[in-house]
Amino acid sequence: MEDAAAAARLDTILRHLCSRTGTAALTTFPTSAQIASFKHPLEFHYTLDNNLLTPEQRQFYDENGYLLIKNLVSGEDIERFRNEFAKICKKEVQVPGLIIMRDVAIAKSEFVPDQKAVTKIQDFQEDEELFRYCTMPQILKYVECFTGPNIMAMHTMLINKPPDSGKKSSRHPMHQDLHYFPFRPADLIVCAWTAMEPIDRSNGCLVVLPGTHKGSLKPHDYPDWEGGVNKMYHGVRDYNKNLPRVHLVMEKGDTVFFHPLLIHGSGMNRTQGFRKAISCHYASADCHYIEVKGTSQENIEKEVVEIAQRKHGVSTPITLKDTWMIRGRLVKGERTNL
Ligand SMILES: O=C(O)CCC(=O)C(=O)O
Repeated sequence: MEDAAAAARLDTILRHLCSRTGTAALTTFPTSAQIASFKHPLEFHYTLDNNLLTPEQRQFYDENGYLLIKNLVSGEDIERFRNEFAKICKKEVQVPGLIIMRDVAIAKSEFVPDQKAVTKIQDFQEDEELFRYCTMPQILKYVECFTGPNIMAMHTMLINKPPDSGKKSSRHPMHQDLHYFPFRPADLIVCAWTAMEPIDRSNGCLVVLPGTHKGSLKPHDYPDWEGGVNKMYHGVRDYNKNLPRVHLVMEKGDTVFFHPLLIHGSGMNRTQGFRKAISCHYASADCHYIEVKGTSQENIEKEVVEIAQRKHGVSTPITLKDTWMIRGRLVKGERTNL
């Protein structure tokens, strides 16, 4: 009689567990000990198994496509990056392969010396001081949770968002970074973006649409902005404007890691200061290149290839893939593919 009661109780508990986790998660074995193997209900799709991220952090990234880590880069390192940026702008340092971009509103006005005219520098992988950012152990240990152990630094930027000239051109349109990349899979790519000073809505913080990393790559183009748009600032042509937005308010040294399909952008800088951030896109060296001809990325390939040909004075045909193969640098593990 007691045995029957115990069996009934066990049956109730098992049915209760089944209803919470789904039947597939629970297996019973008809042995005398009635072993139940219970699978953890959380399965993560966007991070790899690791000892660093908590289940809550992994779940947050799965759901939202970004993860903010406070105080990851020291004030001292940020000061060194600032000094190097100032030297580059003053042309005291020449960096091979570096692209210096100017704000449309400033570029068209009279000559402005030093960093006041520079809105962004790209591809600083040949600058030892700035490239230190991409190799920092405290950043790479997080990157590895997304990419695995073979890590390439593919794209580097120091963004110097200028005070808006009144034309709203300091905004960065909402976009997905994958639009620029001819390598896949997207889930093995991650951006690290570090605030070089306190950043909030007043000086144009990052704006993200949580969860959009679960969607697909959308067609991008220059937005039709009256005050002009900066070179290569493509925006998503069409997205749901009613999706909730999150403004990432960050302190100096805080770092956000985000997925390349996450729709994001940044607002106008309404202050008189230059809002600075340093960033690197990492990819697993095990990723592979794709052909973008015939896809929505054809427009960016054309633009990037034209710039590369002009810069290097070559007329031989090159592809988007070639421009990335030259830029990528191994920062950890083995250069297996990319
Ligand atoms: O720093 C910013 O304002 C936005 C940067 C960005 O999203 C990008 O350059 O892709």
